[in-house]
Amino acid sequence: MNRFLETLQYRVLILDGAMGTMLQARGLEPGGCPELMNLEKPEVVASVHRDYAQAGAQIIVTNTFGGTRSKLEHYGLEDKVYEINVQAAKLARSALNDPANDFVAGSIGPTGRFVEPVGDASFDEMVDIYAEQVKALVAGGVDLLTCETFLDIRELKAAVMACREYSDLPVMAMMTFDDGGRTVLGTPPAAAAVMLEGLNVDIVGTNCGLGIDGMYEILAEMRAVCSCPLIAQANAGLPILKDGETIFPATPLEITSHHDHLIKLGVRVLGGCCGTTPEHIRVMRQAMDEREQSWTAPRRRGMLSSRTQVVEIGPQQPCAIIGERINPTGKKAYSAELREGKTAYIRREAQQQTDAGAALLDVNCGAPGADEPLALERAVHAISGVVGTPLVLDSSDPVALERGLKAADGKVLINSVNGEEKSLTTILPLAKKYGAAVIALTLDGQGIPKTAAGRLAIAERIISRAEAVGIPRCDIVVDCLALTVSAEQDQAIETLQAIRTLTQEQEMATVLGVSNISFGLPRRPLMSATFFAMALQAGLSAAIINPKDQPMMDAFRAAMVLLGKDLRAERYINAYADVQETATATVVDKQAQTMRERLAQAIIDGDKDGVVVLVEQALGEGLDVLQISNEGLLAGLEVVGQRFGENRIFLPQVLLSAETMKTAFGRLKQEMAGATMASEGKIMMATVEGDIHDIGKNIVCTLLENHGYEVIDLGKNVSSARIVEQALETKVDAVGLSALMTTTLQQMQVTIDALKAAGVKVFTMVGGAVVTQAYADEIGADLYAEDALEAVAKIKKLLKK
Ligand code: THG
Repeated sequence: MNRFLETLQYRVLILDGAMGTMLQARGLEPGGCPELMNLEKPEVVASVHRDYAQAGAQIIVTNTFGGTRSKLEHYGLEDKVYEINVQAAKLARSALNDPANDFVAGSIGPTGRFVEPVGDASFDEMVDIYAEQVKALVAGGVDLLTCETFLDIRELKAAVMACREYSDLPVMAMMTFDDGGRTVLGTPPAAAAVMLEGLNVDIVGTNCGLGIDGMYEILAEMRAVCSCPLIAQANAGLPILKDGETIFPATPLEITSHHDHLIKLGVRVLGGCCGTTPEHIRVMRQAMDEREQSWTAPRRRGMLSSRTQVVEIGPQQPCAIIGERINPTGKKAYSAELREGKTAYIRREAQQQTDAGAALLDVNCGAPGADEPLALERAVHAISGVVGTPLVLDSSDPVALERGLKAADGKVLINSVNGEEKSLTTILPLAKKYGAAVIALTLDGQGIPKTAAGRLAIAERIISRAEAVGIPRCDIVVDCLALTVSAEQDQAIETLQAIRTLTQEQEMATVLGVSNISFGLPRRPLMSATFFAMALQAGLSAAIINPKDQPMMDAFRAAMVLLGKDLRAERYINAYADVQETATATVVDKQAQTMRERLAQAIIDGDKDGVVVLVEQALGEGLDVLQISNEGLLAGLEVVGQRFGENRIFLPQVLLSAETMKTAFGRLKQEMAGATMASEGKIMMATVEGDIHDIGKNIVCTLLENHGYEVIDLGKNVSSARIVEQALETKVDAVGLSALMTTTLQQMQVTIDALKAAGVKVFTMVGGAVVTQAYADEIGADLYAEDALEAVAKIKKLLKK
């Protein structure tokens, strides 16, 4: 076993603290590149490492957080990726206290770019960017890799896959959550943990953002869905400013008071983030050494996820409904859309089936004449734009499956692998690589066995082959196959028997495409629903059905109560006690929508591909540019803002809607016969001096641009002098300042004062994790925004005046 993973079995390792904070204190210039110091000031970087190592840190993290090509590009250092990362690994190694027993972790951080369709980076490009860094860190000799401070799970998926593909080293992966318990891009801890465990990450957890108090909750949510060891790297409390000095309020006692709870939860690596000094680490290590540190991992469970949701499939769980309607079988309109590259049917069915109670959505894009790989990718993007329901990718084409797996946000269920050699050798490695679960069809080259025993034998074979490539039993869902009872009457009983054995004796999860049973018979709903109830009694864990089929859902909800899987009949009562309209009734029929509503809907759905055609249709119907933009598109954007405020949608959807808006406006501009559409205003953005966090600022920049503003982005760690100079030169309407740490808050004041002193007449806007309205008022900023969308809304209102 790997030395690092073995060590974790019997002890909790202490990892170091904040590199950025320390480098700033030791001479990192404003606007300077922290990673360049590995080459230009190696002794400074090494001295920081040494201070942490001597304080007791057993894992030293390389100074490579921004060491990807896309981050180094900002400094013109994109051709130094290799040198910087190799050198960083060596510096960290040189500082280890006990080289035989301590470890160097190669740090990997976000690229600052977004993956398609929200951003312009393809998934493969993202993997390549990380692969380059991983290879260099490995060449430098790191012992493990640590992905930190991620906000976007798909970017994290790319990073982890690069780690897995280009190294054999242990991998840790962390996301940063805000006090609402989600990442800035809307992912809750459970959804992150499920995807990461699926990808076989060795240690999952969280860093930055919160102090250790806030992190406990996050870690507990992760523990509830995954069996991995956990890691926590909290900020040293939020630092406060006292008499011009920065103070970290967390006392040694506060820092260590959580140790016992954390050990119990399965935290096996404990470190620090912003503000964590060697002194903090010394206290943490000492307190840890005094404790009993043993921990046994809980059992791994069959979980699936999307960007925002988690679903468990297992023999003890309530049956998971898998919506079957995104399947071209017998559906001419959908087949035609697949050939034409449209997604309206898919988006509507995704929404309606989810509203009707589907926990998962089966996605099948295999229509004759359609480009299935492209169609599956497009379908996955389209569905993720409208609902957070995790996906089941239904295809026998490995190329199509791989495209879909790359496009999906979370942990997907592949439908399916079967007992044939060709299927086993192509599908299982795909599931393993992309961290997916699989449906195992109990058939092989000889067809479907007639008996339960025959199907169980195939299931057994698939399970052992899956385990051999590293897919655990809990990630396999066995399909015992329902045949039509009108053709082979004795078969229904065999299917039910196989489900019973798998559930009760082997603790395996099972699934069925239920409606197959009733082909060729009258009153199909009666036959299907009755069989469904019987299969549920046998223990069925998931069912591929039409959730808009009332008799099926009736049978399902009633059976869940009778089988004790719907506690206090809560779901049953919710569905039937209310006389109020059911969710399905609120789904708008497309034909009944007016053109303005359809334009608004396209923005809400983020239908970037379809919006231009729709705009042209609107023009054809005689709507003018103003009507289209104000009564259609902008109305949609307003709904988006409202839903974001209500936590119903999250930043990726907001960004996608904004992109769609930009695409629509691009088309409208052509209508205005040469008249250039005026820019809404010119905004300058910067993260203030001393602060190297730029993720929030970048999101604000993107949104402002998509709302028609001209944005001048000065980057991070920008001095007040430079901001004043640039503001004078470029004549902007407003300056937006961002700061994440309390240590850098005062720099906002300095900058605003400097702008005023220089007589620059601009509006000032401030925001960032620690900024409040009260602080904004105190330093004389014109406006404060809590999040990116509010920043845009407030700028809009201000500049209108
Ligand atoms: N096991 C697994 N996957 C599966 C199946 C299975 N995937 C496909 C299928 N069976 C389950 N999905 C469907 C999708 C559509 C229909 C039935 C099962 C269907 N289509 C109607 C028709 O063919 O006439 C169209 C009716 C309609 O409009 O809905 O019934 O067994 N693992």
